[in-house]
Amino acid sequence: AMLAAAAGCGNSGSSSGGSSGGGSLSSKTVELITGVKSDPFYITMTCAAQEEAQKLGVKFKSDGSSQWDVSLQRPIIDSVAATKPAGLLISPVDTDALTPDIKQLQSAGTKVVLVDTAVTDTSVGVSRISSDNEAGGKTAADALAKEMGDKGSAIVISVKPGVSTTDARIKGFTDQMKAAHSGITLLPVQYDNDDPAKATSIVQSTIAAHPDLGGVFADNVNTAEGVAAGVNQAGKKGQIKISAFDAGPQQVQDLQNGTVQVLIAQDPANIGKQGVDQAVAAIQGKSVQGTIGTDLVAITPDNMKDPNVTKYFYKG
Ligand code: T6T
Repeated sequence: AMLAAAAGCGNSGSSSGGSSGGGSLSSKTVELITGVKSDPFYITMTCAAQEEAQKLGVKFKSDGSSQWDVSLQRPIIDSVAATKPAGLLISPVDTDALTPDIKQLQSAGTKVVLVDTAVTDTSVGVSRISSDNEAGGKTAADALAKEMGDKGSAIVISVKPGVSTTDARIKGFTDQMKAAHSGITLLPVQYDNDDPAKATSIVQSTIAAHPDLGGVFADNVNTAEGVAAGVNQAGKKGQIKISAFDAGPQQVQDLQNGTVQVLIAQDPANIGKQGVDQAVAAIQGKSVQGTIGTDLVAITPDNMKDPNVTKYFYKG
């Protein structure tokens, strides 16, 4: 079912903009399809996109799958395609598998904007908006290596192979560890399918197999929640260091209580807002920006009370 309004956005959720200056825009719909509906990153993105759509006077709808899964996102894309929206913001959960489905929408005239994740085929999308995920991975590596005193083993735990964002984080992290922190032994990357319980069990088996495990790079919200739980359950809080992408409510708590040492926060609200701006510009035949980079902020116990930093905490 399509949601007329995103849950928990702190407004009544009317999906049609009442702007008198909207002109013909008020009859058009911009749709957002996220990776996972319940993910705080995407909730934050959706709320901001909805707000911007209301401001610009265009109708807005959003949906997302219950899990990170091509076979769950595809039917959502295909049912949205049947409604021929004027604009589509989408975070594809795979770099290639969904390209034909998105291209079909695009050739039927929908203006497609890739938000957060992207696809390999560069003919898809009038605009692509995301964090510099590779740079974020590099920052995570430097912060983790420092916490580890540049020694011991470290592991990256990620979602699935073939996801543009997390693949770039892994690349940035791994390249930087190899280039600048040769005292650290990198274990092979493991994947949790975006399931926190799986991330917890990966941490537990890695601790058992590698007693010198000193650090984990947790690649997104669900991974970080599971990794923090695993380190806690093993009684290794503060001993095994965690650097993690994102700043969901549980992650912020884990930073506060000392389980996590650094969070690389993104700016999902700005991704959602700019996504709507670009889609509307394209719908109106105005010029669009092909690529837009949004902020990343490293959050540590030192700056986590600063309002310039807390503004990046995600909505739950
Ligand atoms: O890290 C974000 C997003 O950037 C990534 O593409 C998927 O995971 C998140 O939604 C967080 O869980």
